[in-house]
Amino acid sequence: MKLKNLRGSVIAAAAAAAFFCVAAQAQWQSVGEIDKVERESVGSIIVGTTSGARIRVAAVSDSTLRFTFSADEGFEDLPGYAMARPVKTEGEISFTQDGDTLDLSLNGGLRISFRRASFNLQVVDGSGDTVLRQDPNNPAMFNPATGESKISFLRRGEVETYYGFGEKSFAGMSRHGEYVVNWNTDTYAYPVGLDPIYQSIPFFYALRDGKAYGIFLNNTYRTFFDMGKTSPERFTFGADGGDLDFYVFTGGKERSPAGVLQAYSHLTGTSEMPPMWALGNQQSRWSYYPESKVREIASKFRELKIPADVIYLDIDYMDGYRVFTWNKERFPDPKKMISDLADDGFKVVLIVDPGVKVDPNYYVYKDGQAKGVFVKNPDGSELNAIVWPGLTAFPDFTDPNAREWFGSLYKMHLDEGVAGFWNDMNEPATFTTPKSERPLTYHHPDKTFPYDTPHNGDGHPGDHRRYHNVYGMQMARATFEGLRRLAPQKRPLVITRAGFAGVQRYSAVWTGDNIATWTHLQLTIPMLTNLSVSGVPLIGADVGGFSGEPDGELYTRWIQAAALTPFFRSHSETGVKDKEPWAFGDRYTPINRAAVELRYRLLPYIYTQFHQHRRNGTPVMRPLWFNYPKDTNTYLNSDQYLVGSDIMVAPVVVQGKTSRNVYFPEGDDWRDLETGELYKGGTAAVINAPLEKIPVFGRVGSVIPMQPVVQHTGEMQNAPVTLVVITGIAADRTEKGELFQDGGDGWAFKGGDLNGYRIVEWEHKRGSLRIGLRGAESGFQMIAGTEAIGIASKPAAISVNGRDVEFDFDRAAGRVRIKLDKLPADIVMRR
Ligand code: MIG
Repeated sequence: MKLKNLRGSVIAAAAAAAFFCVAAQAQWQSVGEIDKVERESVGSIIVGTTSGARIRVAAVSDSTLRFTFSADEGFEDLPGYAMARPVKTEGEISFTQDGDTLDLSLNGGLRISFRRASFNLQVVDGSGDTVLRQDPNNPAMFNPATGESKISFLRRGEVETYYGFGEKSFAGMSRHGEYVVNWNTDTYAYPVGLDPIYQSIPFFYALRDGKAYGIFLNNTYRTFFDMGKTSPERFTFGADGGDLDFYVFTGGKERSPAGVLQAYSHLTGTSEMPPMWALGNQQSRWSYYPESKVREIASKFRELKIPADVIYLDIDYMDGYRVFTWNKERFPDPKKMISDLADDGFKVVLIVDPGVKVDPNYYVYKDGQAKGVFVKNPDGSELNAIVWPGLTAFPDFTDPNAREWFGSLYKMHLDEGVAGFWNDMNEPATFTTPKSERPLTYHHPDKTFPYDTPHNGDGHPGDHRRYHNVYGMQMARATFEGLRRLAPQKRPLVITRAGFAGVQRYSAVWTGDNIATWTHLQLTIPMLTNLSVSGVPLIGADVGGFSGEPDGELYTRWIQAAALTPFFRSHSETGVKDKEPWAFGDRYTPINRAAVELRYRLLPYIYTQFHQHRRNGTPVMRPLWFNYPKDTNTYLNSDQYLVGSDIMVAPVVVQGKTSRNVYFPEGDDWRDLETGELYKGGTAAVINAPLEKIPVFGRVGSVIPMQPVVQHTGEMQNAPVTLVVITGIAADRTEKGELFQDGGDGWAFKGGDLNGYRIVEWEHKRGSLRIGLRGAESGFQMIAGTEAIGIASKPAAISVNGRDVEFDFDRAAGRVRIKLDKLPADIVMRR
């Protein structure tokens, strides 16, 4: 163990007491003057300062810099939980120095200059624009007594906006003026603006005048980001311990948000393809039991023809909350129930918490003890705390043996046919603080393990201060890796509440215990889009609100707003009225059904977005600024979102409203997906939106694959796809796009030989659409036709591969349809 870690444990108690305000100000010391510069490798140099601190500057690539500040001689050799792969130094750095400055340049054109006397550093991009400049009045500081460190940069004017930071409950889109803290905390019914909550992703984007950069602080301790709250002139970030190790992404030559995300995803990884069923409509509640209730819920979906794919079982399916058991009175034959549900097109997902009930007669507890996988106190005794099962022990998920052990326990449920797993309470959350038997408040950061609790850290032992924020992510990893081992032919679905940067490699994320209020519905858009651009694609908020009771209008507006979010699940706390889509009366049920149907019609498109994510890290759900960083009108927009690049959703999220203002970002034109009405980019319009209406727009020039309504994804195989052309493309523009098709589960698509999957690809120019095929002609959903929307007058003729064909013109809808019987197809429409 390094000196730093030891020191960390000794002062842990003091640090705990000072959780919200930093005591011992007097002991902060500045990083000092530069007194030494050494080359470490072609792409890295090490700078020494008069304080004894050392700073490594490494060129990870031409557009990604890494700065590692260590208060003392050595740099930490961390397990790197955030990282998908070892970080390489692929750029080249040359440097020159004189009495005043130290200047570094990278082969790609980036320059970094330091003032020797104050250390002050500045990053300048290839076109001479300042990316980042340290605040000259606030040097980088260390607090040797506590292990804390911090650094401040100047904001490039007050209009610099900030995004990302993972899962945060701030109301607006941008996080400027906020004080952001990362410390995973169980926050039942979190009020809007409460921080921290469940997840820690210390990564953000800055955007100003169309240019972006990003910073990722790769530090698992409690970290903070003061984004201009204390002073609008600067932002400051820091950590409670460990090296101040941060990456600066300059976003490539374009300085684009997409470039920033690509670089971040390169480091922290992307998600694998989810199984198709996990993109269907999912129904949950705390809890559906007994078995007859579960069956009743499932049949109700089918009876009312509301499409659905998944039913969740919350904690009451277990025997006394013992993980990997069943309550046999409530569920006498789980296997039979699951297989009957499967016959009806339903998958079952089970909640699995981290805590294992202390019970000498319980096989999981006995086995965990025998294998030595439970978290221990500093004195070597087993750490026990109170959670749902009563006194509980906890696997140390930072121990590879514990992960392997826990992961293997899922075998029982896989054998029963359970399709996916939902990891809750893994902040880790306990009901009491270490100091009290009774909970202090709902949202206390200490309702977890004592800070001096030792963890394995994958061979880098450290205390809970260091590993708290990765515990949940490592639990999700145990689940994911266990499922990969046990069922290698299947794609796992894991959902986690807690996480850290890189959690996307293992799991989907839902945003915990939200509330059935309009402000919480409004929150879902800035919350989910910011989480999405933090590298996590499969995300969702409990539809209808977890806590409390929505009225019919709120539930309907919620299911509409959520219908095109990546992870689409209704959920509810216990002890409140029913929240199924039919629970609000006949006025609402058909409208709720239509929202779910829209989701199912767009599944081929949504699924393709995940394929693109896994290939190049692009987000599925996007805030407008992400695609339109040159349009400053998008910077604060927080009530619209994009799905991929081609669909924009502008749901009504205000009570009583039957119309809303929609902004159409500049650079593209848009059409109402339902009426075909055209809206010019760079304008706003008031859209009529009675309760039945979800304002959804297609990007002009794009081609959106859609299918007929199916009741569950198992029916997709026989559902024909229509390629919907959003007409009005400029004469000088060509749009390309693709549809990814495969069996919806398994890894056949990885074979690379186009057996297990195929790509339907197209090129769209004004009046023409060429559709090609890579892969087999049959065996996948067929492409049965195309439809053009936004056609006011009957076309003169339409030809396919040179021959005129029959077409169907619907004047009222402004649509033209043709059938296709085979691909490739070269379609020309003459006006
Ligand atoms: O202490 O399992 O966020 O989704 O229904 C509450 C019961 C524990 C919190 C989760 C919620 C879940 C609930 N859980």
